[in-house]
Amino acid sequence: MRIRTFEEYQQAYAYSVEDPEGFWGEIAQNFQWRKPWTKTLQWHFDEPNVQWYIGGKLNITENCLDRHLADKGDQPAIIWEPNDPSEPAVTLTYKMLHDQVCRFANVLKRNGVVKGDRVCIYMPMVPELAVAVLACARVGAVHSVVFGGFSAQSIADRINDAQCNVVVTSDGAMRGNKSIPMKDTVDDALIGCPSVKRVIVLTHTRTGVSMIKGRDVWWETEMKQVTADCPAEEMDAEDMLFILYTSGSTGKPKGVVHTCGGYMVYTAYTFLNVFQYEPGYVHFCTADIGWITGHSYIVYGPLANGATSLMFEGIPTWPDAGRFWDIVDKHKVDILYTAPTAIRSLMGFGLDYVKGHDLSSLKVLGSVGEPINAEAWHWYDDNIGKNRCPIVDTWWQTENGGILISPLAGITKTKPTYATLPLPGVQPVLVDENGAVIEGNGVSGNLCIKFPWPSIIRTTYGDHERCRQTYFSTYPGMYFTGDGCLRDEDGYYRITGRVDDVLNVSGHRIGTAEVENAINMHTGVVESAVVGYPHDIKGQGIYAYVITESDPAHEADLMRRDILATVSRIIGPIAKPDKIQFVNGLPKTRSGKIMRRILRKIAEGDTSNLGDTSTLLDPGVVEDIKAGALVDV
Ligand code: 6R9
Repeated sequence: MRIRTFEEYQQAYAYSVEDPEGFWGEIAQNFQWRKPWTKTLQWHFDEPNVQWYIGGKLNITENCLDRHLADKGDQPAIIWEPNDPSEPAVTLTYKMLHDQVCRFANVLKRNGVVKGDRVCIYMPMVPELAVAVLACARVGAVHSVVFGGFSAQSIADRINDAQCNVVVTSDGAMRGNKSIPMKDTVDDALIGCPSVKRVIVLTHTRTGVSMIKGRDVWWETEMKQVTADCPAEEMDAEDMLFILYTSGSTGKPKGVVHTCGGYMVYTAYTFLNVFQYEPGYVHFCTADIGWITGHSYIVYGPLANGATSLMFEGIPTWPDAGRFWDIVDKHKVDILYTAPTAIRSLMGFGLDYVKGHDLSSLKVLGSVGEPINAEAWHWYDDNIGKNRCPIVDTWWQTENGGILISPLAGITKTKPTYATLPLPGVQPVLVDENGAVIEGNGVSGNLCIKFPWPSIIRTTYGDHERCRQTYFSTYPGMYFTGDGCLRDEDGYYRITGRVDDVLNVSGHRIGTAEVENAINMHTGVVESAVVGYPHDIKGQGIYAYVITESDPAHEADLMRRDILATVSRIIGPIAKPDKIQFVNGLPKTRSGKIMRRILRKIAEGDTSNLGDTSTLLDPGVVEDIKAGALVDV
């Protein structure tokens, strides 16, 4: 599986394109299968229908846990760093994690969960979150992890879409000095979720919570009722492993579906090669398991390799902006995988917080979630990696399951702001607006992938047509990423950001339509339009133009706060607009389409050249909006 030189990368890449089935068939031999597959790949992007390792039987937890017990049983699988640095860290060896997962799998069974059921997990970043995820996989239940920053309404939408029958949560969560109710939020969500028959509640913050008789049970009490004997369920390679909801340019978030075999092979392969993991290394991915990065590079990818994965409960700025460096020092972290937004935020606090921490254990730095600007790249390289750690700028998406374009640490020559080259098995193409493939180097266009890799999205839960429409219909025969991209003279790829109406705020994907819908639910709001604008720390900020029924003039501030509260309630605090401008009208074409291009320019503070406004129904509104624009000076 392991690539060690650039020549080996080139050979692997060439092989993967010439003979994808041969290539991925060989890679998959490195795993434990209950029954071998009969055909490696069958695919059709039109439907779409992609199947890998057809007929193969396995359980991903046997690959992540059982098979390491003999020689790595006493090695740490998960190191957990709590929110409060004065509390002790927890280490779970492979044996301990296996024991916990088997026990919790039995708890799930005791509570009626059977293969194929959907289980919603809404938990803080504690080891039990990883345990719950793996326990689902062990019994063949489909996990749907919902990020802790989402509102009750968002949880309810996700539970209902997937018809989950069990929810796993905790009493509360601690993030920095904030205590966050989790069970309360779940209780609110469940008012509208008749499918849920059982809630399993972990005691973590010891805050008081309501426990409904016949529905709610305690994690700890349940764990006492079971043994650690739980044979893994035999799964088909194409059985569903999990659903993860993500935002698109239209409608409600969709449930991206990943399956057992291909996802396992791809996350394990990319983890090993991108980060060049060596036995004994401590891998610290700062993402939350509520996002795809946490699924693939805290849980499945590392554990499938028998690696040590560090999980951090807290935030980078508490108790102070040196927390990441404190953790690196304390746990002798070898690989740090974080997001540009975190780097930019820590950059702002200055180098005093970096000094005094021994960062000499670091070998590889990673970046994910959004384009990394040159300044942040160099700050990371100079001050954290001390110019001796390769930076892997990894580009990929929830729908991809694993990293698609990235340097291999220490092997691929890096270039600031470039994700560099596609991994073996990944065939990117740039296309123009008309769908024509753009050949050659020194070009830019929309990024598509023309051949399936093992962990490509299989469907959007409960709505296959939506999957086809969203990803496979814009450019027939290709998977469309929604990202713009340039390929430079060296053939290196640089992702320039979304070309659709999806925002990337602090590395979180948020659909403009989703935010607009939430704002429009606020009383007194007639219509709204949401666009992104460049934000120093978040990458993109959310700018909302709002038309209200009556002039909000003297109550504008209160109205703003109320709108924020509404968005928080409907989606979650992560979707709160940074700026709200009240307007009398929106720039619309004669056919009623909002011209976002103009609104984006105004939000960016670039009003000198708004382009052609002659097709507008009422060009006058643009002047009004410009006059009231909330631009930083
Ligand atoms: C893994 C993850 C996906 C979107 C993607 C793109 C942006 C992710 C990036 C990057 C530039 C990188 N993105 N990694 N842009 N360089 N290294 O983040 O998944 O939450 O689904 O977001 O994030 O725009 O389309 P997800």
